[in-house]
Amino acid sequence: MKKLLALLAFVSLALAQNKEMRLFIWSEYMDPAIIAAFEKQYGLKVRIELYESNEDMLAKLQAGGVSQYDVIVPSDFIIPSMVQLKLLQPLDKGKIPNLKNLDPKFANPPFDPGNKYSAAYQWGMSGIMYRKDKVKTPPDSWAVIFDPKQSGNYVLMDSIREMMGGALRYLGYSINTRDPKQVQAAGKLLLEAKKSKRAVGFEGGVGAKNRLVAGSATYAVVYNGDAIKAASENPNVAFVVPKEGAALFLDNMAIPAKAPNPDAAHKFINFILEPKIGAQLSNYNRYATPNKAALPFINKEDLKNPAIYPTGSVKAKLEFVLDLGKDARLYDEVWTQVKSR
Ligand code: SPD
Repeated sequence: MKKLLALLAFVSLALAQNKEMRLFIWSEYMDPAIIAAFEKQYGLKVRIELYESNEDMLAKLQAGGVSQYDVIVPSDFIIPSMVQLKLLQPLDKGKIPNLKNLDPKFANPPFDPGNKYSAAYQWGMSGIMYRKDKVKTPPDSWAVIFDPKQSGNYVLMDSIREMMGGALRYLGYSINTRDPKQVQAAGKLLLEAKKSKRAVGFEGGVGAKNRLVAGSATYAVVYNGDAIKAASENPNVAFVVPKEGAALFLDNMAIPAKAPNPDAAHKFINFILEPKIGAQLSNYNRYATPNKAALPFINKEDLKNPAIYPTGSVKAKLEFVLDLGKDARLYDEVWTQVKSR
């Protein structure tokens, strides 16, 4: 009898899991109307959990999340480490015909040749958000954070590569440098910025944006889409890409190695890659789409906005964050010192 009950419990759990898709994604990165449309079309319930950085997402996956989530949204540089750690399963491309909609620029990326494990979701950049009502002139440089002679308090971003990237570019170095001296110099600058009286702490991108909107800082290191969306709702805030340059990212959909419902995960990825759904996502998020077939449905003013679709001088100062393999340890060590001192 006990065995029968256990079997029944197991079968009903398995049936419930088949009706559910679990999405683990950055906060404020999904239009609820898209989720509702997916649920209706496939008769699935979507459960969502949120994270604020690649590091948090990776830690959660390593602590058992690898068998709890169906779709995750990792950034470019972290995917090779996730593959090496066997945290991702290869995509069944036969189940994602809409992969063909990706702009060739975003298909077959260097961090995942042949899109074996991932499909592009959204792309964007980091930069500085500021309070128009608290500054005399709009900022154009990382100096507002890293030059101790400047005034105005600021929120730092709790994300290694973006925050180290800002310090590196301010010093005139590449965001992807492997030179220990350059990485250490950036760490020193960041530690000074953290210890300054002007610093109000570290936050995830969305948290930093929220503190700025709430008026508790003059400047915040944020991601462009979050800032541009906030600026459309609050005339006192704006976003700028510093003249020294900033980090460019491509976020991607992927399926954890032991996802409970990989079939639903493939359906979801294919759904997001529909032209109109891809456009709806970008029009809501205010991040750029990697989906070429979605472009005709993107809001015209967003397509013309260089802070969303950078061209010319803005594009020239952006740098893709790359996987640094073993040299990532240089950044981890320096970052740990910055955070712990
Ligand atoms: N609110 C959504 C923010 C998504 C940002 N992803 C950034 C990845 C940077 N490597």
